[in-house]
Amino acid sequence: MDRTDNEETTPTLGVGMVGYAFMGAAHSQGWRTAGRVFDLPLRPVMSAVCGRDPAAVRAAAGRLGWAAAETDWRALIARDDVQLVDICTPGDSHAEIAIAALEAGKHVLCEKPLANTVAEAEAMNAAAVRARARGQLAMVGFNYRRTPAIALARQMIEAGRIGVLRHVRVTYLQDWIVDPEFPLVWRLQKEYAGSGALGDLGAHIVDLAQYLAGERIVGVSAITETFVRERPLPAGAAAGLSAAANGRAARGRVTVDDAALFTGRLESGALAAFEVSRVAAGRKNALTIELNGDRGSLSFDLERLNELSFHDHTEPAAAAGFRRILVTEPEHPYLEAWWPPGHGLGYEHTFIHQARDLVHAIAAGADPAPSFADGLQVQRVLAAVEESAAHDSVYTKLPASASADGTGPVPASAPVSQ
Ligand code: SOE
Repeated sequence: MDRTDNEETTPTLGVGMVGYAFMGAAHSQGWRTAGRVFDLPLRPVMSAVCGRDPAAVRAAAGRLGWAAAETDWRALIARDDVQLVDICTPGDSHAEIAIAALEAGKHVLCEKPLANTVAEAEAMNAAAVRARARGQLAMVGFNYRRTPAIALARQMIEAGRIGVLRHVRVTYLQDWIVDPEFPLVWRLQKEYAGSGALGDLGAHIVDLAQYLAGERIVGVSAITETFVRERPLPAGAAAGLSAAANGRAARGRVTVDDAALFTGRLESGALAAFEVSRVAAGRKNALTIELNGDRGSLSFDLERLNELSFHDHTEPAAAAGFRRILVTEPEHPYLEAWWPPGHGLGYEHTFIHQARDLVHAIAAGADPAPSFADGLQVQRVLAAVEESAAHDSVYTKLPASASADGTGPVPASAPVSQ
């Protein structure tokens, strides 16, 4: 069947997206491309995008490929041509939009971190559990799970290639707020973002650690720091928080962390170490993860995202050592639909794979991964980090058994097997 026939016969999935900044653009790329690269059981249709500024959202719709523009997210949810609501707004609006969309009978994809607080994440997960009983899906956008090398690492760990896990070591470093004159954007204000580097970057690596390990973090010990405590208000923001008499721009208080360091214990007893920062000069989007087991180790660096390093400790020592797997073979996760070996993928492909996996899960009526329950579990880890940091790094345990709300063992499901 050629592509034209497919387009005519494949049932559609109408998508409505709220927010159109960086993440909105990345998700749009996913929705635009997934059905053109992968053979999907439902054809994503980009029905409408929503934002508050009428002219800006119309321009974004044209630029990003959405058929219509809305200025009220409730109107977007109410549209008959929207079956899935994709939330790409700052964290303070996730809970309200996601719960309303689920209650209106829509599937939901929500950007990370799931919410700004554990209470919001709990309410969202409860709504997702209720919606699941009606056949709706709710997924959280931990896109790095969809990097082929990460998905391959998960498969290798599941197959026992590193044996019993002893260590997980993760860092996620950026440098976009090193300059103390960088303005006080929403990501630096707790009321909008929930937390700083911790929620923005830490959410990703906590999810990755738990996903790859296949088990939950049960307790943490943490320190956090805000190095630059006041910043200029962004152009156009209401003046006056601490307006300067000496001609400097008015400044406001930074209410989130710039960096966080924490250690954690996994259910099996394995030890984990985490570092996140947005003031690590020279580090742009540097995410590294290494896992060490009693049979081997795996190591990944997002700046070399087509590669996975593997050390097989069962090999004779004389010839053993880390080797580079170039994750571009057709048998590697997601690669069946892409370029010939060695031609490589990038950051944007994680969003295309995310759209692909969600469409498959919706068509199959399968549980989505990562679910809102997974997002809630990450939120609990982030809250425990803040709690520990506020109390001289005291070891802070997570709720012993959260399985009643669906946050039991982190599902080991590999999304690429659909
Ligand atoms: C900004 O720090 C950011 O865009 C994060 O919010 C994203 O989740 C990450 O993928 C890249 O960096």
